Amino acid sequence: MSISPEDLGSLFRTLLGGRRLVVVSNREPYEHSWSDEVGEVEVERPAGGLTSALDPLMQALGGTWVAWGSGEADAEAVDADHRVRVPPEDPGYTLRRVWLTHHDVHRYYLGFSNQFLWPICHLRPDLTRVRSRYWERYRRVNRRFAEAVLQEVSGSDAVVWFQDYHLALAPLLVRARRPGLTLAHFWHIPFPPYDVFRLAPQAGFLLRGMLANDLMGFHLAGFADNFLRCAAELAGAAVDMEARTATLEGHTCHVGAFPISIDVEQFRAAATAPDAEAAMERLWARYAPGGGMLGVGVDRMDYSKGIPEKLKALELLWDRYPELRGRFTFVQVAVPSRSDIAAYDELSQKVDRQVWRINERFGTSEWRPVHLLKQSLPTERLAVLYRMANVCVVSSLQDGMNLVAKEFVASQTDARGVLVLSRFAGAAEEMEGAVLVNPFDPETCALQIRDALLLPPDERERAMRGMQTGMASIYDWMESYFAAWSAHAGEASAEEGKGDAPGA
Ligand code: ADQ
Repeated sequence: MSISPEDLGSLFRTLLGGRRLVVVSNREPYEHSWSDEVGEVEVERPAGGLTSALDPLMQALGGTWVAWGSGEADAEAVDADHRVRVPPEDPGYTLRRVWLTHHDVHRYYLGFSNQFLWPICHLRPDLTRVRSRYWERYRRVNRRFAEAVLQEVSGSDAVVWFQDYHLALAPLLVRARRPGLTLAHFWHIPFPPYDVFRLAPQAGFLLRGMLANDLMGFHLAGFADNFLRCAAELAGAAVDMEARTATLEGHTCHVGAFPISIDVEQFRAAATAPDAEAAMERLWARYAPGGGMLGVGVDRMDYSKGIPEKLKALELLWDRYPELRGRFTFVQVAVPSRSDIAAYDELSQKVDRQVWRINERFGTSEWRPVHLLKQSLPTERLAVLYRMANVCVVSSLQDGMNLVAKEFVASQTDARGVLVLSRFAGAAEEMEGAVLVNPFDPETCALQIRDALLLPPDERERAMRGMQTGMASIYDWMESYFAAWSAHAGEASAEEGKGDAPGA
């Protein structure tokens, strides 16, 4: 039985002895914008699994969330200290906004974060752009986030939880000024092996920033081990691989594997909502009017997700197994992402060309093999699509976890579908019952998709129910994180007593 956000709130209070929680992330949970009609300020909740899952926890706890104020009317909504209480209808916690200029966004976010750290962590050093101005701005913006955190914590009464690769340096900047704070960080993307990470000109600085945390979390044990090896070789930390600790300048960072999940109940409820059946009928009529079987893919348009590789496998599927033409239709939802970066723009065009070619080659006046939807869909629509699909194909070339795999399983309330999952997605380590594929091998992939479509119903149901039973929720993930965190919180205070925190 999974823990609820409310119980999680009480657990947090018990484990962390009344300290305040400060979450720090690049993206904010609420964005203010101008309404078109009357020029009033409106509030939107940017889509995103983590922000929507942390929001109820923050409401239960009432802490502070520090994030980039990215909404066009964000500045209008805050007080003189850049703070606004959220959610607007029933304020439960404080959102502290950090302001980024156009150059900051270009160099820190699109530059260093997404054209250096993202590709290097996804084993694509060939796609990195090394620019001193990107690094310079990344440092500057991390300092700004750290300053905001320091203003929000008083004394050492808070635990600070950094999210992701945009903020690798901020923990050290905070630790240097307030050694007694408990600092934790979760890295949502893979951490690459030593041979790849050492290509980063600033590897040592990045590692020192991350090692200032008391707890550094990754999705998989393999990523944690990669990080520890890099900490030893590139930052000179004393590493204990068995205990998973790295000590640098007297401060010990605990490193752990915490596989993230989704709000399972939210997807299950959306898939079985009263209007779900009618929605499924409408979607069948739109995408597969002749009936047959439906496949689905849901990805950000990102080169790490292997969308061209998936389309190649599908092309081979219809080529080699003509009996599936007209009988198996694929819906690929690909939400545009980071389109200001050339590699993403090129990818999007490549995907367009592939879809066009497949549809030209196999399509008929009655049947279109691939429907490409380049848009964001609300959870309700996604859940219905997942529920009705006979197969969901996740073809990541590298992926920290992949939440789509879990969303599909949670939404498969009739247990009729099969999950075809890349071996190189973190989720593959947990999802026993998925058909594991290698997206670099399109011929075998095509064969495996065909076999998945032909699996007898009882085998499909057994595999799907097995995965559903074993699947934790995002609240379980937070619980395990907090438990590890509280175990190390005491050590941080003891260190502070000794006055041996690392320097900035
Ligand atoms: P992402 O790289 O964004 O996350 P993923 O885990 O697949 O990858 O999550 C994508 C999310 O976006 C899912 O919740 C999905 O439903 C949603 N999404 C995708 N396309 C959509 C669309 N068209 N409309 C609406 N929603 C859409 C990073 C890491 C992952 C890790 C997560 C969480 O790269 O490996 O699993 O963080 O830690």
